[in-house]
Amino acid sequence: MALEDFPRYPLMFGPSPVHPLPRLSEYLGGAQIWAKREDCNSGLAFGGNKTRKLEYIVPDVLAEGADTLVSIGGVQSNHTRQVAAVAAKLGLKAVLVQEAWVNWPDSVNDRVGNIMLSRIMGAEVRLDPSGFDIGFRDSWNQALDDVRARGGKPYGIPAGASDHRLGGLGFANWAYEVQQQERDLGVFFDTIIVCSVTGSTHAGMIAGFAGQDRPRRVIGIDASAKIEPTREQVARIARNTAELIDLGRDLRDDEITVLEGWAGDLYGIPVQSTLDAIRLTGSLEGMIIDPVYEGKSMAGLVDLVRTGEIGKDSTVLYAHLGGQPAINAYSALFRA
Ligand code: 5PA
Repeated sequence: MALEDFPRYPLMFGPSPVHPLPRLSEYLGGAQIWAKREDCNSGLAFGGNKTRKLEYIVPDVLAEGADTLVSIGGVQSNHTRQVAAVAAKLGLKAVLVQEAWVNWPDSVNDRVGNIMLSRIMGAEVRLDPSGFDIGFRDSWNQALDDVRARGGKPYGIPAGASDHRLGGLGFANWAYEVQQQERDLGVFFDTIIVCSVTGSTHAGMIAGFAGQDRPRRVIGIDASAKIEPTREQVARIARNTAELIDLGRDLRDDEITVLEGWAGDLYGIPVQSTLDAIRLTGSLEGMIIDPVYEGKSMAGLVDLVRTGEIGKDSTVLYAHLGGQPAINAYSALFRA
């Protein structure tokens, strides 16, 4: 089945905006840097990359007649906040398992930002002490069982809406959206930079761009600090998605690139390069990025341009995947 034949439930304003970052480009003195803004793709609770993925999952939820979305993430998960928003929009309930993925000592970590927004939107939020893992968890199965025991009909959405048959479609479509925007703007992005954790954002892009005639680099920057599981998950979801949308050929290994080096030692804990990247884009462009994901992928972009790995003649598209609400839990890092 071709991508356009999959049902899609509109949750976004339309194509997400694409615009140049001229002061950042000038500062780096090399490539021309642009951004595509998933952080303002929707009016649903600050949007983000999961909103786009959920456009392809919602038709399945509705077809199954489910009444409760069940999902999982860290305490400051952007994904679960977007699931809560979509549940509210559709008139469904949401049960969210919020695990202790990040050992972050801020006293308001479990009260502000994403988790607060999910509570405001009426989700049942369950705090769970388990640590970081992008796989399937007992707590998630327990939440599904609890909904059934109450007489409800749950629909499980895995971490990051990634390890789901339809999880890669949202960003396969993003790749076609980029192609159309390039035609409209008269540019070609030879390099895409994207943050990778549960993998279907990057994987979907790979599958979508692989069906286009002009080759380009799609560089994933690991923010999980667990490079092997990230690489495996991106490769698996990219290949499954390519098959699902009838790409008609196998993806080559050289089409799947996840780089490490900017995550620090732990998921969710920013390092100096993350904080530098946040202040850099904030002060040069008024563009806000977060300490868990986009701060790390932006640090990667900065280094790749500075070292010449991304050449001076390159035109780069930075995928801004959202995530700003979490910044409220990191206020101690920005007191001056
Ligand atoms: C997330 C994910 P993938 O998980 O699709 O690789 O996307 C990484 C990513 N940027 C990049 C932002 C702002 C993100 O929120 N967030 C997760 C969450 O629970 O919020 C799935 C981990």
